[in-house]
Amino acid sequence: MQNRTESLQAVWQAIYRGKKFFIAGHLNPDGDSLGCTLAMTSLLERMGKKVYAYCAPAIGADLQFLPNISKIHVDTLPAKTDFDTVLLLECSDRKRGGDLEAILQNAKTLINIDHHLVSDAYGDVNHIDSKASSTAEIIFQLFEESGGEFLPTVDEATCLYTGVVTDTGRFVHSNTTAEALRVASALVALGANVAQINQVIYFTKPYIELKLQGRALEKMQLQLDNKYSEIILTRRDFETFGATPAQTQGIVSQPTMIPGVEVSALIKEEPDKISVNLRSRSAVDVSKIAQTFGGGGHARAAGFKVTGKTVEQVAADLADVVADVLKKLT
Ligand SMILES: [Mn+2]
Repeated sequence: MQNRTESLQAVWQAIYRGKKFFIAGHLNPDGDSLGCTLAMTSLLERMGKKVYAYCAPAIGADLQFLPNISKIHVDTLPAKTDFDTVLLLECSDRKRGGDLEAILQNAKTLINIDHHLVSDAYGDVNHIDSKASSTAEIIFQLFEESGGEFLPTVDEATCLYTGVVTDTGRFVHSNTTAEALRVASALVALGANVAQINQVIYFTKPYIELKLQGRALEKMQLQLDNKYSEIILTRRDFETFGATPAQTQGIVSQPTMIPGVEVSALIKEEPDKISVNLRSRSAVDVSKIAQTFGGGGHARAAGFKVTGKTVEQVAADLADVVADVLKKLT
């Protein structure tokens, strides 16, 4: 087992050697995935490398503000696959970035940088640090490994700060470590635009999303001795506001503010499936609940999808499983 510095140095060596890079984060990219993709794209270009940055299938409206976002090829793979080095960020397996197999097989060096516990060491060079709050924290440490040769620019710092702030939920989740805060502080000192990031990501919401949120909270029902909150959004709810099931960010975590609520579920009736988001206040590992339905996630945030059942059936099945889990707590 290499220590952190050794494997970061191995990443640097592979980066120095590489000439033509393909970079991707995971599908449905979040702030960490996109922030790291952009910061690394910028750094590699500053080093004189050729870079093709990719993500799929789309970039959310809240992340369009990221500096140089137009450099990312969205849902468009390159015509040729002649990259000597591939950098996969935040991809726990080699398929997480999309259908990249032709590119991966052609590359001389595959670099895998991730902070997820379940990540496979599928790369030629791997740096997996499950203690890191975010991949952005790791990328900042990678800059530090250059021994002062490379410092993040203002734009790169803004991208990396976005990764740290979003993956820690604005520095509230349990991954808000001293190291995460040290890295965030350093990025602010380098010029990360904290005010803009907060305004765009946390204080901007379209009218229809706020209206949908209102409907969701109105429909919230406490069950199981008020320890379980259930919100069901039907196709009709989405149609009423002209909203899509993707426009429900932030809804599922709200009921966990209520004293006594341990588990919150948002059950969404989508055109072809029922999708469920789960949150836990502290005592319940909702990833285990999600696993019983074929899904997964983290202890405090997880989810699953079901096909071939009605929204009422899924809600009833889920309430049964949650009841069992809550019984074991007491
Ligand atoms: Mn991440």
